[in-house]
Amino acid sequence: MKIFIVIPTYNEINNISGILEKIFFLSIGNLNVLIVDDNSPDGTGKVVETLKSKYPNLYVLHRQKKSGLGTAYVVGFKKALEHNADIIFEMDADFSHNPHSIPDFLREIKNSDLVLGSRYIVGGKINNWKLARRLISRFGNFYARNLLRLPINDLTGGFKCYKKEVLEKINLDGLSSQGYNFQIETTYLAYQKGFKIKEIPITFTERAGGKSKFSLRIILESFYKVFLLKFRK
Ligand SMILES: Nc1nc2c(ncn2[C@@H]2O[C@H](COP(=O)(O)OP(=O)(O)OP(=O)(O)O)[C@@H](O)[C@H]2O)c(=O)[nH]1
Ligand SMILES: [Mg+2]
Repeated sequence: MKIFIVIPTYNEINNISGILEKIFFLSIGNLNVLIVDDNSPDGTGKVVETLKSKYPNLYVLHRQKKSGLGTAYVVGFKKALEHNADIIFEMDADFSHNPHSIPDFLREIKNSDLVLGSRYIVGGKINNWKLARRLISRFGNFYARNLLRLPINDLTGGFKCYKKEVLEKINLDGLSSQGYNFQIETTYLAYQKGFKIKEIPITFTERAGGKSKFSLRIILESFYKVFLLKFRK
């Protein structure tokens, strides 16, 4: 079973070496990491290039400019499929997603098609988030869950594990989201296609190093894109 973990990066120089070390330290057989870097001004992409000699299973795609998390995942997924990956992960570079959870996902994906790391089921947790960020996340999930009628507690998380069949079926070129709404859209499409989705509890920790790219624009994109998803037939 070939596993690919796709990690988009933009200015993650303080995190990238550490996160790769933790992932490869797990010593999971045939585990590969693909970084999609948008020409980070801090040199993240160059650091990854130098780490390739240390980690033979490390791959990197360089894009010219910052073009959003959603489109970074789309090119990353396509590349992973070209490499004949069976299992594909989404994960952040900023330590919000703990590599220790990776084996939990791998256990669950045996019996499902898409496994979601969830902060909003029993056992799930969020560390160090301000009240405002918690409320936005809760409300966003409530809004999307009810409008799209999805029986899923955490639709906006970015720690996810797909069987390749899901990514082959959901038409990656037809996705409408550039930014973070990508998370909702991919899960919604997988659900519509009848794939089996399973949530597992994760502990999400606010980034300690580097800068957040979360913004009002991202929130607004999500509100109207969920609305469009609902009424696009
Ligand atoms: N290639 C690429 N990566 C991105 C882009 N925007 C965000 N990322 C990466 O996607 C991951 C998630 O982005 P974050 O900035 O941590 O967003 P977030 O987790 O919603 O926000 P925080 O609460 O600030 O952590 C990180 O690894 C980022 O470096 C982008 O436009 N292009
Ligand atoms: Mg983050």
